[in-house]
Amino acid sequence: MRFRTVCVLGLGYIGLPTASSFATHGLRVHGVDTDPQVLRELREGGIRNREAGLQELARVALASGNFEVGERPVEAEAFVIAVPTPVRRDRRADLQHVEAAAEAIVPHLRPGNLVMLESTCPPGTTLGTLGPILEKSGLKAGAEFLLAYTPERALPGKLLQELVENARVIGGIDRRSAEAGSELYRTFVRGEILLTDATTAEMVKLMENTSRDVNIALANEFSRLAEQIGVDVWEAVRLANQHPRINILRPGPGAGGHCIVVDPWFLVEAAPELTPLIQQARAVNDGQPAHAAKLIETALGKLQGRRVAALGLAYKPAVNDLRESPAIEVVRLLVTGGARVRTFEPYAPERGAEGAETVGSLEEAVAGADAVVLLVDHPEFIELDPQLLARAMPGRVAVDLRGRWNMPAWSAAGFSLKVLGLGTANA
Ligand code: SAJ
Repeated sequence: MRFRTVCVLGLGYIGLPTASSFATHGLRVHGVDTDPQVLRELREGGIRNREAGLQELARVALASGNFEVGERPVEAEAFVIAVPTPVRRDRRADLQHVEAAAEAIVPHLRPGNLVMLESTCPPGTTLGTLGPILEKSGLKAGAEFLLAYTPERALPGKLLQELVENARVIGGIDRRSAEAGSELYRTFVRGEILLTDATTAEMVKLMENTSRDVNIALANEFSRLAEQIGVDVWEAVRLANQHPRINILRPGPGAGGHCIVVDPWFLVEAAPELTPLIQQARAVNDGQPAHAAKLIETALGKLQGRRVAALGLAYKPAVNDLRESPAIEVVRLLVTGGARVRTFEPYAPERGAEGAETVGSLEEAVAGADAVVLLVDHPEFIELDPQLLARAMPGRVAVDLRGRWNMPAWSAAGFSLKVLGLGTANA
């Protein structure tokens, strides 16, 4: 193996499992993070509040003696940058962390080193932004050091499995750089490794998440149409998906998380005039919480003074990540409309939403409630027994924003159930 030492900058949701995986596969890894709390937690033997299995992997890596952490990079044969690239208020990419990481590498860069960028970036960042900063070392990109981009594609909730098993795209600024990247990641990646150029690899990542966003927007638009026309969108989607070339996604209260709602903007930034569809999809998904809140208001007659039990705040099922969660936006709109909302998020029971009361159990959430609302389809909420809820709360209004609750069962328990995307004109 050509690489024996690697320095990973950014020990977040991708950097940490990547660094740990290199270490557990025999490389000597120096992990860098600018957040002292992250370093403290790791030095104390683990991290809190992250993806299932990650804590254990990090512990094994640290215990192996191959993984140490610090505030600054050190010399290494390969550098991996995995820092956040949020979107700014003006909806352009904020590359300050990538730039700072590159600057920090400059003094340690030696001839023959490989630098890999993993952060999601607008097309052209590796060549146009990262390369020139690294060249401040006096070394020429391509000729004297190798430079490549590889997008992370692992799904939160299945991160550790997908990190290893997914196909990985590696785009070099030249062929040698891509091949070197392939050699480095082959350490732990079992999926296929596909080589291309750096800008294509950047575009691939953005296309994947934009495609998902546009398809979620389409599903959400179908749900609004179905309500208007008087069709059950869930039934219609199920039937349409029997077609061999159709795979419509699930409608819901909107799209959230730190990827799907951010990445499309990096393509818009590249050419606003060429991206009307992408921009429209963002608008549809961003407008869906308001549509969901309206549905709840209709079910209750009015929001003012009504007591609502809001089930789930995470951005999707079975994760404790609340970033950009549409559920939080729905709660905000309910509170703004005058409702008294109690939230319960079983995957992060201490977390709440502004203006709402945070409770740590389902029983507390529904006690005294006029309505119960399914915001996130966590498995434990899908399975809820309506008879049990009928005994635990005075109200008989239920709203399902995820198409998970069974109408006959809820009706039998005395509830009036309103389901997003369920039009009733034809019923
Ligand atoms: N959602 C729907 N309906 C669906 C599917 C999703 O409303 O049918 C919503 C979810 O509830 C959530 C949002 O979309 O709010 C995003 O969830 P997700 O599971 O689609 O995606 P993420 O953000 O957790 O992870 C995505 C993945 N990208 C793709 O599937 C193309 C993952 O592979 C990426 O690694 C990740 O973004 C990332 O980090 O970029």
